[in-house]
Amino acid sequence: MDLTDTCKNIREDTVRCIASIGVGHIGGCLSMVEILATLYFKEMNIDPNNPKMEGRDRLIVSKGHAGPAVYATLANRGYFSKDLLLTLNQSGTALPSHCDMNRTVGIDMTTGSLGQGFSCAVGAALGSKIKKDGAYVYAIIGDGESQEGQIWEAAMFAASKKLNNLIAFTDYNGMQIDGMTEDVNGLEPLADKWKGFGWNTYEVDGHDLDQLATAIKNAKAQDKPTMIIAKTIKGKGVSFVEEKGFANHNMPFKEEDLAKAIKEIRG
Ligand SMILES: Cc1ncc(C[n+]2csc(CCOP(=O)(O)OP(=O)(O)O)c2C)c(N)n1
Ligand SMILES: [Mg+2]
Repeated sequence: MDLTDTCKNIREDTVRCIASIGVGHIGGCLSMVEILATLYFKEMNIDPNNPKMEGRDRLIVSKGHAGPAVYATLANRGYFSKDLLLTLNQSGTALPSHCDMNRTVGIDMTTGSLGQGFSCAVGAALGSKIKKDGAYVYAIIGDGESQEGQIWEAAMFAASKKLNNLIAFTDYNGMQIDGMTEDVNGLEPLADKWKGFGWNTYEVDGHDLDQLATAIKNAKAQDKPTMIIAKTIKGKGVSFVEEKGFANHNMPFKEEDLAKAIKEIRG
């Protein structure tokens, strides 16, 4: 299947998942769909029939509040039935709102406390180097999350250990929970900061599948970790979510919004 169609499927299943409970982190889910599709359907050495396969590549979604988009991707990739998506965050569910490695098949790290997942990714990349299993570790952090001090501590360590098997993405949608990132605590010049911390850096359109693939290909030829700064749109693909601006961080999304959203996603 064409990766563009896969993105449509992931978007549709993400909004279905969130609509099933009526509220959720829809903005930051929809902004990283192309990154997820590229990783799970093109790049990662994984096996949905053997989720704990030794030496597999890993993705750690450090912005763990975007669980629904990850679940929609895993369901489309064959890790579990799409029916499960409609149990989001309900009592006893395998799909809590935030990523949980103890509850969901295919999730490799529990995340949600911003900053921590990225440190775990650095640790996983170091572990892979020690084991010499040839795996790549991918991570996605939010731009708001980049304000966490822990991110920079982990960044410094990853560069000092030359973890060139670590390829990270900043989902740079310009918004965080209660404002524009530049207004709350500006990140610019972000690429220079990562370079200063010893990382290889690319800046791409985070909704352009070709640019994402090229950046990953180039990252694999480096002798240091790579940060791919992906410019994205929070709520991408659903106009009435995009238009809410940062208020789309965690917003009500009801069954009656669903048909309208799916029509746009499919259109
Ligand atoms: C340590 C910590 N502080 C606060 C929060 C609450 N919180 C959840 S998401 C969020 C905003 C994150 O913004 P960003 O990283 O830009 O995410 P995105 O825009 O991709 O949704 C905050 C403050 C948290 N989960 N963890
Ligand atoms: Mg953001």
